[in-house]
Amino acid sequence: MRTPLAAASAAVIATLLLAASGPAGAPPAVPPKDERLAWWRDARFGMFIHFGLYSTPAGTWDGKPVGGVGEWLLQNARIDPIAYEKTLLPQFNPVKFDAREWARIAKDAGMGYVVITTKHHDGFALWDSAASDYDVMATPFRRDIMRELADAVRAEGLRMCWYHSIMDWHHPDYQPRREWDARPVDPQSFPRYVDFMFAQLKELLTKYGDIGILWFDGEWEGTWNHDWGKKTDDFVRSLQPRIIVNNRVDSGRAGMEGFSADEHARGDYGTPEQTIPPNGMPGKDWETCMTMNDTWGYKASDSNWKSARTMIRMLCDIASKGGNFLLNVGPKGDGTIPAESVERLRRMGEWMRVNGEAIRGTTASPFPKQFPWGRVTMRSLNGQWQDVTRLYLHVFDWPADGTLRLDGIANEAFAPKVLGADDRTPSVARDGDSLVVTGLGAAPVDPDCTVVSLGVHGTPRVQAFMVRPAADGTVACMAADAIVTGSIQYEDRFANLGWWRDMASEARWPVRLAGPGTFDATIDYAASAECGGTAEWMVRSGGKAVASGTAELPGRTGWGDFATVSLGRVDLPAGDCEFVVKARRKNGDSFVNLRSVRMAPVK
Ligand code: FHN
Repeated sequence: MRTPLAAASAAVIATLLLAASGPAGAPPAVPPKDERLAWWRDARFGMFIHFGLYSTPAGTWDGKPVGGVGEWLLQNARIDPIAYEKTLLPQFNPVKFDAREWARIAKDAGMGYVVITTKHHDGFALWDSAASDYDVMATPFRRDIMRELADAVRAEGLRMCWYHSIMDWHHPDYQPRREWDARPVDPQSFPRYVDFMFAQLKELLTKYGDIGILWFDGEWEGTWNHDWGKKTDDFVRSLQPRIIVNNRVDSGRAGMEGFSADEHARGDYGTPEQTIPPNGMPGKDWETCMTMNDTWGYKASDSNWKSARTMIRMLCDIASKGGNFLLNVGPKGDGTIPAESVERLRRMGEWMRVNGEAIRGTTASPFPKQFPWGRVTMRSLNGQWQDVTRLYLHVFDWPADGTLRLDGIANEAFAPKVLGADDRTPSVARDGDSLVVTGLGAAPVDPDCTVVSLGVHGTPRVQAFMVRPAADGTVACMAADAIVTGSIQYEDRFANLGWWRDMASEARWPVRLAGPGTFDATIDYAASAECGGTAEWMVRSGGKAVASGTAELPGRTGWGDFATVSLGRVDLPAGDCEFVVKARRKNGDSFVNLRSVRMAPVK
């Protein structure tokens, strides 16, 4: 516990790197990514913990409420960093902190790892740091929270992981400074700050045992760049070669969507924040981090809690897309986890105790799109007693007739069962290119999500996604299912196709009908007042347009102001065709936000 290092220069980095390297200066070999990430991919579900000085004021300053997330108090209340330190250090005394309780809550929820803020943007160190006086040992609490939590988490069989902020509003050498920070600035100070950060990272990676993940954050300010990112990534891996490092160690993350545009960017996985990639990110590792209400650090006034059902379904959705779910708790200043969080995690744990095999160790759905009734994950049993895959059907909307269809799969299936209901005896049969599971029972086992597991021989052989008529004959072309060209992008804000800027762009849906049909088509769209235009639709079959039409889509009051207007009558042929929408004319620089095209059969 000392005053912040008045460290020398980037040369210190080389020394730290060398000191951490193996014999003859060569850094220890970093194992292959698949080997390092195996436990993390298997775990699928982790606990994020935002805990620090900000937890005590809980979203207030000088007795007044402060807007924004709890852990951004210094920034949002424009507090002088030294005043923040002098005020909050003496107040930090989480006397009810019980690391074993936190670890037990995570374990009982079905989580496999815990990521805690060793240092957030305010620069406060939650461990006994030799590199700084601004640490937990300078508070009345005087206990090494990282030590206690690491021991407790490991005792529960979970992996301990560190969050660490690159951005540091308190350290005199970090730049850019907060604009209200009146302390003198040395323009050459940033390398010294990096040396300080390296010294603290070295403490965290050499004194607390094996760390599963280094979860960097705060990499978005201009002083951080790819060179610093590479140096930091190399340094961390030189200390713990098996560690996983997220993509926020480097610069260039594309905002809250969480993926790095540059293929050379460092980091083992992408970090979508408060969002779930609508179609996953095939071929990439990623983890959605999410708050249970709207704040990461505790904020007494934030009661906007997500339901347990919402978060169970998020877990299923994320797993079905091949991602991990890092779900946050923000402990209070007294060291307890809010009751609302504990209650929800308890419910998630109940669900995981029955259905955990459908999450842990599974991989993304083999189907190109999700089904209307829920999500799919799978577990390959190849290489064991026979070449078999188990599919897990996560049913959100239970079919009253106890029947589920899996369209577009060629494999033969066997041994369907309803998890948590061994007394039910469903069966499975083939119907054309679909598998049909019947006898599932009229009611779900768990209304939040009931899982049906199904064995298939071999690796799933699925067909390309096709829009098929729903039970009532309606053909629904949804934004998330569209194949798009040109500038069009899917936006999960309104579950719409947006950025429809160039006239060459088109959205198309492959459609499969058992027989020909005539439909009344409508389009659900939004547009700002100066945009909109004329839509052109086509039905393509065998590469030729066999039907077409236009419809006026006048501007509306904004990109979230949706309306449903007629596209007219559409004849669709039997078999496979494509339904296509283009802009024939646009009034402004963008055309429309398109949410769906629905075709209702003409009786
Ligand atoms: O600014 C932080 C925020 O406080 C929180 O820690 C989240 C968690 O991922 N990360 C940053 C915002 O992207």
